[in-house]
Amino acid sequence: MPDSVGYDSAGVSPVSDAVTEPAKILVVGPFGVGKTTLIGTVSEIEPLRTEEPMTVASVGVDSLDGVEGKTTTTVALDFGRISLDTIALYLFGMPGQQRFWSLWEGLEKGAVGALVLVDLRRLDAAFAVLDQLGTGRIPFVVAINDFPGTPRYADDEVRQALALPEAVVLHCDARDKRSSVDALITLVSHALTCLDSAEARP
Ligand SMILES: Nc1nc2c(ncn2[C@@H]2O[C@H](COP(=O)(O)OP(=O)(O)OP(=O)(O)O)[C@@H](O)[C@H]2O)c(=O)[nH]1
Ligand SMILES: [Mg+2]
Repeated sequence: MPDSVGYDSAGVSPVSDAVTEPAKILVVGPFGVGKTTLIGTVSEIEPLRTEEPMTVASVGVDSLDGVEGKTTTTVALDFGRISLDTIALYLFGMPGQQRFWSLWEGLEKGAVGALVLVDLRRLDAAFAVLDQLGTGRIPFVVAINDFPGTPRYADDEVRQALALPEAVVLHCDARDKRSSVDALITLVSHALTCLDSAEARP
């Protein structure tokens, strides 16, 4: 739920005067990993959602293993905003299924970083998203959304399983604001480091 004050009649809260930098951040991950949940948890404005009921057409396409209670899916994007000190993060939740890949082309433009949510019970589902993200060369961190019954693996084992030996890996609970904000702070800090090293290159 938004927790800022001063909404205008359209329900939009102005960014604080302290904000001097906008940053476009992508929240990506396979089907049902908690992208919509995370953006809703942290957003200081009423998040934009494009949820539609799942129908029998999705049976055998979008696996509900581990998220049996899920009845809707994002069909375009999620959008939210959170101000962190002087930076306003504009959060774009990307659709996780391959049939929506064509939407990514426009949505990826100008992004400074991506939070890649993964579910360790279904880690293989993350490969297609990571491949898709790789094409845009956007700095990212891997955020393990710990669902109940998630097996415990060392971060290095996760890096190995994803074939990403250098990746920044963290744990988060998409339903918890502190945890989700911490994940975004880690991402921004990583993206800034990547930017610094790119600028330092001759
Ligand atoms: N236990 C637990 N459940 C979660 C967590 N994050 C999300 N969920 C639940 O998992 C389900 C899927 O969450 P969504 O936020 O819709 O996932 P999504 O990635 O946006 O899904 P799609 O847009 O359909 O790909 C929902 O029922 C959430 O309530 C979490 O950290 N822990
Ligand atoms: Mg969603």
